[in-house]
Amino acid sequence: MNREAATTPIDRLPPSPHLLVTGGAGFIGSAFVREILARGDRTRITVLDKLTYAGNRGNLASVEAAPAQAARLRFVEGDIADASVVGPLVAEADAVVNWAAESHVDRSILDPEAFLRTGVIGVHVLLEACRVEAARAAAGERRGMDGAARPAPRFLQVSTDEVYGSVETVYSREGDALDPRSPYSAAKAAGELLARSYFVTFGLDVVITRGSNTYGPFQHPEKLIPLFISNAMDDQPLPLYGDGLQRRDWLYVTDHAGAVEHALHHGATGEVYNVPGEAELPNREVVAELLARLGKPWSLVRSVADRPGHDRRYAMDGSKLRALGWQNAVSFQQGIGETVDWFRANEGWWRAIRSGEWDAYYARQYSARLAGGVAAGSPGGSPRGAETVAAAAQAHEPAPELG
Ligand code: NAD
Ligand code: TDX
Repeated sequence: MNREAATTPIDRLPPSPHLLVTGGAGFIGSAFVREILARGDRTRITVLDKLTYAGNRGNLASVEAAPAQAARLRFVEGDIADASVVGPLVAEADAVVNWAAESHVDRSILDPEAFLRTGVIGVHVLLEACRVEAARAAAGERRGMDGAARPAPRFLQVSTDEVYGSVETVYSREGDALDPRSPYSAAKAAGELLARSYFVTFGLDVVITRGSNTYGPFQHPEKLIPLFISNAMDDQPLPLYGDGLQRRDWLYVTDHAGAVEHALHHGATGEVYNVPGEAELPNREVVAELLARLGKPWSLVRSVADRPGHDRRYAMDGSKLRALGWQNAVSFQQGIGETVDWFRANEGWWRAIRSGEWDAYYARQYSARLAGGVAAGSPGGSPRGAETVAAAAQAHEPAPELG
């Protein structure tokens, strides 16, 4: 990760750090691991991952196939909410980077409980283990292999722009009030508030990042961009929620991973850093871009019943992280091109995921919606109102084809 400005501030981690990376077999966590280990410095990584439906050890295959990288990686299958697994791993680590979470808003609407178990209890277990290590460090009992005293581990909690809730016009800043509106974002807000409380109350070395909508290779096909690419490749309908004019700020996966690593090394204790993508677009425009690159027609797009509580817009101000010396390297045009190319070249990866449990999830999430779906108008306009779509779905009758 090489986008650091000349004014890079001091490094808060020891040289050759040992990182405990939770959720390192998921989409962004695995990119974080691949990027660091491919760089060939002396960082060592232990990945702790429960391998839920979203975790995929194959996401680390490039590391495990390269002996010099594999030698610096240890993979542990386990739950961040399991104190007996977490304690010994945190004892060995110089820093904990917590990517582990249930990450899909729609699943949090169907089944919220796992979001709370990992996002609140799991974070609490990690923080408690850090607290034990901070006490050992204070007592001079935390020592490295060479016997030298080691400081308490740094704890980086990966959070999200969704904790700010929907913002109509402004760019959220780190000090703004939190207003999470889905079980997913409420769990993420709870997790980061807990982390902050351990900084204030126990003096733990905590840093929080809030990343925006991330996209790129290895993203689970439940999310908008990979779902629409894979459906379009199979000429299946693309279920666009409501009027499709919701706005998201798109962040390429290596920029998100790099920004988190930058904050891990250079962020000030107790601080929060926004990580915007600087590519704010309405969903319709994103979908039109994907279809153009895939050579598929807009007629695949269906306006379907909206997500309950759907946030209209996320957008963040990134000046605090920029002042710390970070800037993104990948434009939306470059990133979306690389993403489409990757999904085209790696059909085996996503087809394996879109099997088994996938069919039941897809039916639960989309069957009724698609049955009540209507043509989506033109890419830029004539959107169908969410009410029309919802009414058609409720009446169980084909909605009129306008478009
Ligand atoms: P993902 O769903 O692809 O991966 C999550 C990983 O965490 C999986 O490997 C899963 O097996 C693991 N995991 C889940 N519960 C666990 C538990 N209890 N113990 C151990 N491992 C567990 O998610 P992602 O999109 O890569 O997101 C990673 C993190 O970044 C999450 O914390 C998410 O909230 C945050 N984030 C994501 C985005 C985005 O757009 N994807 C944006 C901002 C922040
Ligand atoms: O089928 C769909 N149709 C649709 O119109 C899906 C899956 C999504 N959408 C819309 C909803 C959103 O407006 O597309 C937009 C993006 O949706 P998701 O990919 O589900 O992402 P979002 O809900 O914005 O949340 C993402 O960004 C913030 C990640 O999933 C979170 O983990 C992250 O914190």
